[in-house]
Amino acid sequence: MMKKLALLLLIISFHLQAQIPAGYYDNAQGLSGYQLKTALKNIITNSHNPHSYSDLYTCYQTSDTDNYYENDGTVLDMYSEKPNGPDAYEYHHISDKCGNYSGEGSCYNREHLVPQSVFGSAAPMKSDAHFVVPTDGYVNNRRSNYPFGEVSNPTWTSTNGSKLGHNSTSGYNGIVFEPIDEFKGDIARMLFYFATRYEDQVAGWDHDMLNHTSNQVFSNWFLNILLQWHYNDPVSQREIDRNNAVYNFQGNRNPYIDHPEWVAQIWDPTNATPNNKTNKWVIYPNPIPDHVLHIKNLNQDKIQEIDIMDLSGKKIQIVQKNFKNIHLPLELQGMYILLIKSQENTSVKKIIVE
Ligand SMILES: [Ca+2]
Ligand SMILES: [Ca+2]
Repeated sequence: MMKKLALLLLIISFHLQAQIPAGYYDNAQGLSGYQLKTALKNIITNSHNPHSYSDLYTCYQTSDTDNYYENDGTVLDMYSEKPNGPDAYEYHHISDKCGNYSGEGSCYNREHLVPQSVFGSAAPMKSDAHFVVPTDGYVNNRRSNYPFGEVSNPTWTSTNGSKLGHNSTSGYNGIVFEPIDEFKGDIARMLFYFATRYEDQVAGWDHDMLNHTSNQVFSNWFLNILLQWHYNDPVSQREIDRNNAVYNFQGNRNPYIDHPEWVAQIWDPTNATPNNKTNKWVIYPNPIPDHVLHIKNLNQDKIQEIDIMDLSGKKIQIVQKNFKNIHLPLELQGMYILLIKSQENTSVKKIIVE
């Protein structure tokens, strides 16, 4: 039974991973730095089939449904989802869209992670589902046009812990909005997509997150935050699923979900691994329901060691073995960090054992 289940999960996992169309990224091969970014811009622009603004709500039915937390088919809203407990409220697709709101929980609408005012509400940015997401209308309004950032003394906190207040990292002390840790990498990668897709226009747009260039795109203080969020919150199954759903909707992909290593190759070259040593581990399913850690290795080299650490970085368990794939029984419960070491490199993944 367990073998059958593992095989089934493997097939599902492979199916979910396998939706990058053959050849989609061919024109980016062998490139790095801003040349890589421009090649990606051409790929994701040429394949982008923009839809109307109202069509976003249709897209969200497949791209932003909670199949991961409550797993109840309601709208997955990054500004109200509580990964470790019941949400304060839920939205049903279409029927609960705004409308007027008087506070949190009234209705959901469309949140532009880069505010619409930055690009004058112009197409195709306005209806680009890769960075326009469903959120609670009231929290969307509280976020207003502020940059994202880190807040240590919030002036306001949403029901799921998203915060508003002065930025606490160096280089900027204006008001910012801080999402919860679970979605920081998701949002960072959506913004990396935005910077790439619109690199021809972005230098002319004004916002404290942006620096008026078409190469780096982001202000230094903000880029530092995005890189941290990207590294600390690696690509999740929900982002892979969302990328596939948005691809089915509008024809283009977020390259940084398919190839997270490209973020460092473009924006953080001193921390980058060479292009041919891509890191592709799939942990499935995650959260882990049955106390067995399944890792599928899409790399050529073998995993040599896995360190399981608690959130303070303390090592709980070390597994040393040369293997391609693993099905490891766990005697743990809660959230842990995995260090997966191979000959080529080390990657970091977060797991939740239920
Ligand atoms: Ca939920
Ligand atoms: Ca995440």
